[in-house]
Amino acid sequence: MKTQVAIIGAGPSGLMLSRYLALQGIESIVVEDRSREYVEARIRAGLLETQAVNLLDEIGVGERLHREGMEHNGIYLQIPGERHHIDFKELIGYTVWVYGQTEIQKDLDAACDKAGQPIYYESSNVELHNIDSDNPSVSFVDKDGNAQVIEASIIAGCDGFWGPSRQAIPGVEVGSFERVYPYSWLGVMANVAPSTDELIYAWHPDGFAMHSMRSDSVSRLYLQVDPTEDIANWSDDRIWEALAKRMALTGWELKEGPITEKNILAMRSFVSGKLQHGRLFLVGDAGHTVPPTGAKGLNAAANDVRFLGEGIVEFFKQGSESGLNAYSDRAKETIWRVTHFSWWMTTMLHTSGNEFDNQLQLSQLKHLFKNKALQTNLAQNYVGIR
Ligand code: FAS
Ligand code: PHB
Repeated sequence: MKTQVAIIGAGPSGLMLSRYLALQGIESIVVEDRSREYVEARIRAGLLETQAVNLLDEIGVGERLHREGMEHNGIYLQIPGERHHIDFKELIGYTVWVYGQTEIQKDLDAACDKAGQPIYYESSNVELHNIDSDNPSVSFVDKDGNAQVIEASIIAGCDGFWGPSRQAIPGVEVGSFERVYPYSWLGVMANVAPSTDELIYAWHPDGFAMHSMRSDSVSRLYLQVDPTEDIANWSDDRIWEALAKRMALTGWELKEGPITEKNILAMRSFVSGKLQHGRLFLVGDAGHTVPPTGAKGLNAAANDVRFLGEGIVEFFKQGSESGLNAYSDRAKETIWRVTHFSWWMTTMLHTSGNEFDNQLQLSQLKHLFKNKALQTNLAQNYVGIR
């Protein structure tokens, strides 16, 4: 098969890029090793920056987001006994949106169906070839067992942190940075109306807790746990008890309901040494990951899609490689900004069990509650004004 861009991975990065290019008349073929149902059901992001919402609107998949999503003016930050609202709208005139990644995935899939976008789900043995030539290719075995090869001018590696694209780059570990945090998140989805109108980020000596949501009848909540923790040790009652204790506030009650999904998520910051090698470009989690405390993963992926998309359009329409060759530096500007912000939110809000650290964190949070400049800095980073 011949095409202009071969895209590995049908997650948000891969499908956003395929839509962005298609609207510019540029063809692509997407290869994904999981089934469509699996990818659509995978629970991940929930918080969208303005720039990500703008991109989803531009590529024609924003309608349901605006109809069913929740626009928030800010977040709550909490320490024991006090909860403070950080009002982004008031501070900098911007808002954020709460809309599940599962829903974004369904909207992207529906748009791809409508456009007849070729996506090879349930593929295996996906391999990259001749990435440092002008005719790179991707070989794979399709779900019916047929060996396939896609010949293209460009390969976009949108296959996440564990995918083959980054591994295909010789010496990619050189200049790569990784920090694994000494805590993890236990995340739950619950069929209960949210007990808050906007997200709550709570510092507590027992560990961080967070109240997010997916709709006015579905709540998404997180607890800081030890990285070696086994989910089997966490009964639903124990989870609700810990959430209620860590987010306790006089006159406020956390409503409980049936937990429909729970898992434990490792926390790491990772930035790849390279985002480009020849005609291979890494997009989204394939090139960088952040702990979800700053809600930046999907938003950084959207940013990559815009920068790489512009470079690919320039390449096919003007025959210039300058935008492509500038992609890495442009994307890394944002990647390091979101990596810093996610590290800052994570280390400010997660306890290490060390009392000296606890006092430092409490002092920082109390200072932030009183200091408009610090609140404005948090607001700019959170909504994605870079
Ligand atoms: P993905 O990992 O989503 O997609 C990569 C795709 O490539 C997958 O479909 C995978 O199956 C496929 N693939 C892998 N290997 C392959 C192979 N060999 N061949 C073919 N295909 C292959 N981000 C936020 O912005 N806000 C949040 O609130 C937030 N919360 C999160 C909560 C959790 C629990 C997790 C895990 C992440 C969260 N994130 C959040 C980050 C998350 O949303 C990612 O940044 C986002 O999924 C990145 O999208 P992709 O780059 O498309 O990578
Ligand atoms: C979520 O809704 O899943 C979510 C929101 C904000 C975060 C992390 C996760 O910082």
